[in-house]
This record gives sequence, structure tokens and C-alpha cells, in this order.
Amino acid sequence: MREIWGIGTPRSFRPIWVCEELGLDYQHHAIGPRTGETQQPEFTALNRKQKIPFYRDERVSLSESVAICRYLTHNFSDGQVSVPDSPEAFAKEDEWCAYIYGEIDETGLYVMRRHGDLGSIYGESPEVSAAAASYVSRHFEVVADRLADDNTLMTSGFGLADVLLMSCLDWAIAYGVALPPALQGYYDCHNTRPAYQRAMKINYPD
Ligand SMILES: N[C@@H](CCC(=O)N[C@@H](CS)C(=O)NCC(=O)O)C(=O)O
Repeated sequence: MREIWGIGTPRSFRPIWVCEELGLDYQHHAIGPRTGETQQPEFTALNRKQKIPFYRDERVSLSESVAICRYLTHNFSDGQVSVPDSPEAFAKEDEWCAYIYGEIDETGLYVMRRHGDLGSIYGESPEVSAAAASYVSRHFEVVADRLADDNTLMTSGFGLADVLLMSCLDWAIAYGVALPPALQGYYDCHNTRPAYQRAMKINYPD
């Protein structure tokens, strides 16, 4: 039995998309952020961090969207997504994942969320939000350079790093951050994937 907790955020979208992409069965517990559901004792016993997404199967329990997606792609891909096949390729994939998660998600988009949507909790700050948006744009240019002549981050094909990037592009679009042309082309290419579209409907039912 494979179970995923979480709905409604770019982070919860990632493991849902990966399961859909890999054709894996899973039970989805549609608990949302800021609903109090992550604070319930039953969920806290599963994930002390009280955060979504959370994942469990008979072998492992995992929080952290990147760790969950890496576990799924690296263990259950049967060719549907590209998986690194050498220490150098693992390192290259890690490099992209750390960059996208560290700079674009946490330092950029999530800072915009904290001081925009979640301003009542973390402090409203249009200045901080605007600075974070331009930080995201700066790093989008770096990624766009990589994607100028290629449609996947890894030369071996679509994989974990692309799932992370696409989820950040969805998020950036929702927040009104413009995509450079190469990134817009990349986005338009991968958002037609049937698994992506199924995952969008599951994660954002409204
Ligand atoms: N680093 C974590 C971040 C998880 C996270 O911050 N989740 C938020 C929603 S995006 C959450 O669960 N917040 C607490 C709550 O909603 O109660 C990951 O990538 O999975």
C-alpha cells in the first residue's frame, strides 16, 4: 500500500505527478495546508514536522517533496522517466534539484508566499515579495540558458529535476512572475503530458 498525504500546493503536486507519471497505485489523503489537518494528532504521529506532502509505503515513511520524488523515480521508474545511471549523472541531477529547490522554491517563491499570501502569519511585505520575485527571475535566466537548445534539464531526458522545475513554473505563473521565452517553451512542452494533467486535477481540484 502506497499512501500520499497532501493537496493544493506545488510541493504536494510533485509526488502526485511522479506517481501518475510512473503509473503507480496510491491512496491519496487530501489534506490541505493551513486547514489544521496537519496539526491533528494522527498526522503529527506520522510527520512530526506537521507538513505536507508526506509519503508512506511498506518500506519507508518520508516527508520532503524532493526526497519522496527521488525515492519514487529512482526505485520505480520502468523507463517512464529518466534516472541517473552513473555517479556523475547522479551528481548532475542533484545539482539541478538542489538549485531549483534551494534558490527558486525556498529562497524565491516560498519567500513570496510567506510575505504575500501568508503575510498575516509571517509579516506582510511587498518589498520583500518584490525582491524575491526578481531573485526568481534572475535564476530563471540561468535555467533558461540551459534549456535554450534542449527540452529537459538532464541530457538523458525528462526526470526528477524537470518535475521540480515544472512545479516551480506553475507556482511562478500563479504569482505573476514572467517566464523567459525558453522557459515558456519548456513549460508548454511538458504541461501537455497526460500524467501532469491528471496530477493537476488531483492536486488542484478547484
Ligand atoms: N520542504 C518541504 C516543505 C513542506 C511545506 O512547507 N509544506 C507546507 C505547505 S506547502 C505545509 O505543510 N505547511 C503546514 C500546514 O499547511 O499546516 C517539502 O518540500 O516537502
